[in-house]
Amino acid sequence: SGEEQVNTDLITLTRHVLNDQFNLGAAASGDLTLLLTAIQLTSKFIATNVRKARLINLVGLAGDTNVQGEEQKKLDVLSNDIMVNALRASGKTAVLVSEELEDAVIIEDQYKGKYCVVFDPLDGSSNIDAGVNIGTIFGVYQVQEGSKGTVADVLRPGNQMVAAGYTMYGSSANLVLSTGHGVNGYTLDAALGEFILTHPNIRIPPRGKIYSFNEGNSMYFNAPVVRYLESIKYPASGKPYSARYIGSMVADVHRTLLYGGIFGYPEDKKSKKGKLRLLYEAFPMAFLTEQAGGVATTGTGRILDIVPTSIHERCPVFLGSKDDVQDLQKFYQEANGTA
Ligand code: P6P
Repeated sequence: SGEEQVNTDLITLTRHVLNDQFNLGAAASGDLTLLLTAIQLTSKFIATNVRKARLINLVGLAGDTNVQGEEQKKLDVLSNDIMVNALRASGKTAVLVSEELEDAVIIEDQYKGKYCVVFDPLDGSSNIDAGVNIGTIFGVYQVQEGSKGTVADVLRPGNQMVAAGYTMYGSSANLVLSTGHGVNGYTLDAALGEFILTHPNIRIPPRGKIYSFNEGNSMYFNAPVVRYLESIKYPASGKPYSARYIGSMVADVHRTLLYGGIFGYPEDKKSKKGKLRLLYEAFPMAFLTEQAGGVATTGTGRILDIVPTSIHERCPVFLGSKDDVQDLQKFYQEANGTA
């Protein structure tokens, strides 16, 4: 019949994670599922504010007053408050690190739980006036054995994260998540208020045809990056790669996960350690990339193996299709004589 087939067996994010946790056996206490439910709530709330912002120009600077004359918060400040409050109220967190907060938040005992969440509440928010997709990025550690929850619990390599993900706010809200068993994508059905599984088991193609760098920084690029870009722009054989750069990490990484290719924000003469933040940009995106079968490197080392020394430190990022990123690494190995 011509009726639209109604799917009566919806796989929501919660159900999917519960299955995942259930399949892990008794070890799963349900705490991670409850934490991810809190994160889902924040993404829904931020999504509505991003949508509103485009309507009532909510993106004014903090301190301005909006049409209702209320004290107006910048969207990223608002998103940060939403996340801190919801994560604290979940009772599942011990330490929070936000791109918006100078210091780590240590959750008071009555609300303390066993997870530490590092996040950028609204990455790329400078793009929102242009209607460019922006997003929330998060990574999750368990507190260390015997720890009451201190900043030491988040100054750990990304290879100790138990989950990572992002929510991209565009025509719809897309939440992409890994709890260490592959990567899945969910799309918000606003009518239901549920994230529905739409991209099961995302795998990055082993090689792509797209490179994603801000070539406006070319005059600052180091030799390995210059040589690598030349090799894909003027290939000895075959066709040159296509350039796609949105300037919003969540959007550039989302395309890379789905289509393949390479995304890079290298260290260069202007940004000695690159621009992207290690804890809540590089680690979560590297976690997702590896879980989807790709590679994530600084050029000379695996991003997930870096031991952070401060919560807002930066690091160089190259991530994407295995073959493409390994091609880039060869130029670093040549330069360092380790080829
Ligand atoms: P550039 C956005 O401001 C951001 O933090 C990331 O989302 C994005 O990948 C990068 O900076 C863009 O930086 O220097 O190319 O504008």
